[in-house]
Amino acid sequence: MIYKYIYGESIETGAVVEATRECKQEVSVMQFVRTEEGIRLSCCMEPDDVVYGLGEQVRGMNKRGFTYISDATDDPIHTECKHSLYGGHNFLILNRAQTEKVVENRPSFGLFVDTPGRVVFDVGETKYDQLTITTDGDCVVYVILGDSLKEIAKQFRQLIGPSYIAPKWAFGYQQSRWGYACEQDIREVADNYQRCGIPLDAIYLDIDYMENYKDFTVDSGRFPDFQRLVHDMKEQGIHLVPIIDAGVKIEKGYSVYEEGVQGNYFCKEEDGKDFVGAVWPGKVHFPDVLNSKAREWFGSKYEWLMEQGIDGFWNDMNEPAIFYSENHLKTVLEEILSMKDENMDLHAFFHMRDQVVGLSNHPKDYQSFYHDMDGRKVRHDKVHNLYGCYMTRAAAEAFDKIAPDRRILLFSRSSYIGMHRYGGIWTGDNSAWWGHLLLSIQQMPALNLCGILYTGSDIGGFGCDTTEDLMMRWMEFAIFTPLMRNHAAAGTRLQELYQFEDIESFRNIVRIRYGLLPYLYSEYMKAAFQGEMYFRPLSFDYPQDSHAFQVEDQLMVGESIMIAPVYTQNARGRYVYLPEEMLMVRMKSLEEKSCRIMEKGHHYLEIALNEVVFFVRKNHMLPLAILNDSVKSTADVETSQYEWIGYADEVAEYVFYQDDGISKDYPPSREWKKVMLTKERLEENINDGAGKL
Ligand code: MIG
Repeated sequence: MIYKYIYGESIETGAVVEATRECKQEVSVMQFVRTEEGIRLSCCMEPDDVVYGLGEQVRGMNKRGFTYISDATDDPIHTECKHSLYGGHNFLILNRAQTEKVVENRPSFGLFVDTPGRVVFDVGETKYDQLTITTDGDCVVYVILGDSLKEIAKQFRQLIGPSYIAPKWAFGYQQSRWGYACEQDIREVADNYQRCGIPLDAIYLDIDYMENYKDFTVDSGRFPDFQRLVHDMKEQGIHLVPIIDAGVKIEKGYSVYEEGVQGNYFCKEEDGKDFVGAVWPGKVHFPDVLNSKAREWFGSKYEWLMEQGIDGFWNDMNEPAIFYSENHLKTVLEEILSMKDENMDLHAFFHMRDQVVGLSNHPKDYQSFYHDMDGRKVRHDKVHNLYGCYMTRAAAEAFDKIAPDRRILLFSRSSYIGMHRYGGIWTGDNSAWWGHLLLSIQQMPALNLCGILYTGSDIGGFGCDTTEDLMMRWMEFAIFTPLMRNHAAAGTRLQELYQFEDIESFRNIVRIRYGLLPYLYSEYMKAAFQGEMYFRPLSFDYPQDSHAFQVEDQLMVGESIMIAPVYTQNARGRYVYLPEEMLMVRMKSLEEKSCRIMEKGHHYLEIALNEVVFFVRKNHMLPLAILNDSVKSTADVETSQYEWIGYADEVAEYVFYQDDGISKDYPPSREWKKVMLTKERLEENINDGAGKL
């Protein structure tokens, strides 16, 4: 059941697609008060109640004990003390522990606070037994009641609509780096991967491909024949994926700038002048993507790159990040100049330093420009969390016109609930820290709960120098994430897989990903079509198991498997909790693998640095593609030769999904294939490792 409560006249965010009638009664599950700015909702929590959700944030899967703020921020240091990352993901589930008390009085519920501005979620930080949610403005609140966590999650997905579907090649392994600056750099990456026999489906073009960081341009000096390069790469099975930044460079004669000014497509200051911020190219204007005409115009700009053969994009800096604004910089510089001859003491010095550091993403700047939301003038800070979502919507809606029958890869850095209909996200500028491998594991189900299925983190870490062991452990987890991309910041050590010593192991791990593709892709599609989560905390599948609620470092992936990645340095293994009897699968490569049935409970497992381990649930199974030695990309993965891994009392059943991976000919016009295997047949497969279907 979904209950909708309307508080004031909040600005339509576009998050919800399912018509829901307003409920006129009081919110039953929380206390409600009006504040000067917005509303406050609060309720008590028992010690064992667990809070899931909030999407892209720091800390664990159970969000209790900290305050999270939806306030999209370009902050590249994802330490535990941060309250906001890039998204505004205002959905959570409070799971009520089943205590002696009457359960009906305190049902578990999902809660979506739909408002485009800032929201503070104090999830038991101030008081461990209090959940308090405070908005900065009017809002619509949805309370979802259901019989289980899965059921609540599913209802929420119905509310916010169907998921974006990525092309199949976007489930291949992808290489990126901020710093690939010319055609030669790109060809070298492709050649090196091919030389090492490591499959690769995409190479990314970060800001360096553009001419002076101008959106929708390619530097012709460094990329003399771009179209040719795109074409050649495709011949090698590799897609090039360029970055698009939110800010449009102010430069006379640059057509995107000129058109934007003429069409009135940019965000404006109070008095109607185009707002000037600064990002990579220096001074920029921001396209007013909250205006439908401007959105249509900005989206149409992607077409030029598509004409060059491009079929994937990533949208960056769309919180939007602002290095400084013209106006604010002026004030700060004046003040600093006035201090020129001062003998600065500690206070004066810190004041000056803070002024400079505080130039970026300054709240005052977000209060100083406006959107024209189709006739309604709205100050940016009131709708701040929508910007990245609408920039991505601009692209997605354009793709529907430019290439109506073809899937285009699209993901964004900033997002709001509902953006999952247009594309995915990556989790931004993490670091090459072991803690961030764990963070990535924990973020995945929280993002899925908020609808975002096509997602993953920068493998190996974006900031700081990675190490070979961290990269290997990270890869062993990332082979399960839909977006599997190795990306790093300029100036960090090179981290393409061929830069390390044990290339053979990396090759095996990537090949395991390609072997798992039929399963991973099927599970992604099922999650998308059925409104389910691809990654789940264990408690979603084992709600009766109170220990499952405490497991913070294992995940269910699709319907058949559970993973327990190693995420600590020097570890030779780890403790794993099995909520039921499962089949443990160990793989050093697709060819070298072993299976063993393990009983329910706690186990310590040795897991070698170059070993992939996962667990198959009883009476479940999965297809593993049989790869030949020369597989270079997803296009080479045969879709007819499988081996089945699984384990059953009698028979196991698997619903298998296949399609051409590129057209939009989805179910229900397509069939799901149901595969059933008997216990004997599965055992045969496991034993000789070469069973075919
Ligand atoms: O301020 O384009 O998160 O992936 O490499 C940095 C350069 C801007 C931030 C993105 C990152 C990308 C980088 N960008």
